[in-house]
Amino acid sequence: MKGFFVTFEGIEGSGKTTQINLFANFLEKNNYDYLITREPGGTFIGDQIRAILLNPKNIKMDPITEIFLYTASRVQHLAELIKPALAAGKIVVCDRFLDSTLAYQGYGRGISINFIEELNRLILDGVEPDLTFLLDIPPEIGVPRARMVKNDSCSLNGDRIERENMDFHQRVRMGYLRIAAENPERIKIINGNRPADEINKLISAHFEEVYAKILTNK
Ligand code: Z5A
Repeated sequence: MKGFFVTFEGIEGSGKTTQINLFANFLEKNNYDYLITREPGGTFIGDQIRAILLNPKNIKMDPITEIFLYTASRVQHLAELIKPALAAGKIVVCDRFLDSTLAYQGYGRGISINFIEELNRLILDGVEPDLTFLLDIPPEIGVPRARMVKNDSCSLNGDRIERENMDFHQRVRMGYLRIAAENPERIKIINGNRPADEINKLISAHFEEVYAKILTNK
């Protein structure tokens, strides 16, 4: 049996990490066989690429360098973790995937959407999320939330992308909403500005509904 691929997307501070942890509790309680992972990173090589990408000192990074680094991390992630886990029938839950590249590098930085789609078509080998939760929240709420957490844990006042201005985060949010409008079957938009436990209930219920349909169609 092929596994099931679930991704969580949204601007920074939208609550992805919080929701993935709650969703993992739900999967655990209900005896699902699952794997939690994230991008960039997820592998030993990917985590080294992640450190380069998020280092606020890498201020000179060209957008093309950036997109190839995110893509390199994804190639490694697919080969080492995602494809084997799906082949083993697991539910793979990933914090960010291709929609992040479209939203950040495409709508945020202005790199051609066609180029990003073509580049990813070459590396994905047909792997696509079966279900995506987009936690939608205005940047004026999400970005300060994320900065509070990062400021607690490091002294650099946010990572390289968090330091972008509000217009950038607004473009990313609008990009996400556009991607969701183009993929209504796959992407479930959830208002991220609600209590975390309410969001978790919506996510678990929607997952069960979609997963049950997939199982009956197999
Ligand atoms: N990126 C890219 O540009 N291109 C790509 O292709 C890919 C990624 C794959 C990864 O950063 C960066 O890489 C990211 C996009 C870019 N940009 N940045 N920066 P990351 O992995 O370090 O961080 P992140 O993915 O942006 O997540 P985050 O900032 O850690 O936020 P989050 O996971 O969405 O939120 P959280 O940690 O669950 O919550 C943040 C705070 O809000 C925390 O204090 C929570 O307790 C609080 N919270 C959470 N939910 C709620 C609710 N419902 N109400 C109130 N407060 C809440």
